[in-house]
Parts: sequence; structure tokens; C-alpha cells
Amino acid sequence: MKAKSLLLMLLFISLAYLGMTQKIDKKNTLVVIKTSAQCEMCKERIFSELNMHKGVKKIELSLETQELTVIYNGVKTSENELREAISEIGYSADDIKPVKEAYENLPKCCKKSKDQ
Ligand SMILES: [Cu+2]
Repeated sequence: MKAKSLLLMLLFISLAYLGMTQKIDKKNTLVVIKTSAQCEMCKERIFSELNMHKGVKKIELSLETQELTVIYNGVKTSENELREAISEIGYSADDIKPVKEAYENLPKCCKKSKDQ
């Protein structure tokens, strides 16, 4: 009887723990997005946009690989919302194309090399 209740307690504890870790994961979701960022100016533009975006916690961008890493709260936003936000300021985000007007307004050095 005693062993049974101990086992039951253990089960409850592990279930509660599992629920907790899942919540923590969802609130700290990581995504890597391939962008069309070309230079430091692009980096600044993307950072200032995403820093205002709800749920965004941490951003990193490598200009060498053009890969943007974002840690975000998956309850407040989603990877597709992030991609949309990037496309709205003129950059491609994975297979989402940049919004045309925004892209055209970018300085020449920030456009894709084929358009320079
Ligand atoms: Cu640029």
C-alpha cells in the first residue's frame, strides 16, 4: 500500500515536471531563418524591427551565412509572424519573399547582389 502511493506520487511529480518543461520550451522557442541581409545596416534594420516585435527575446544574425537566429516566446508569436515581419521591411525570410515596396526603398548596398 505504501509503495503504491509512493509510486503514484512519483508519477504525479514526473507529469508535473513534464508539463513545466514543455511550457518553458514553448516560451523559449528557437528558430533559424535564412534572410537576404547584406551588411551591418541590414543587421541594424532587422534588429530594430524584431526588437519591437512582441515575444522576441534574443536575436543573432550572421552576415556570412545570412542566418538569423531568434529565440522567442511561442505563446506570443510564431516563426511565420517573424518571417512576415522580416519581409515587411524588405528582406526575404526562408521562402517568404520581401514586400516589394519595402525592398525597393532599401539603400543600394542592402539589395541582393544580383540587383546592385
Ligand atoms: Cu544593408
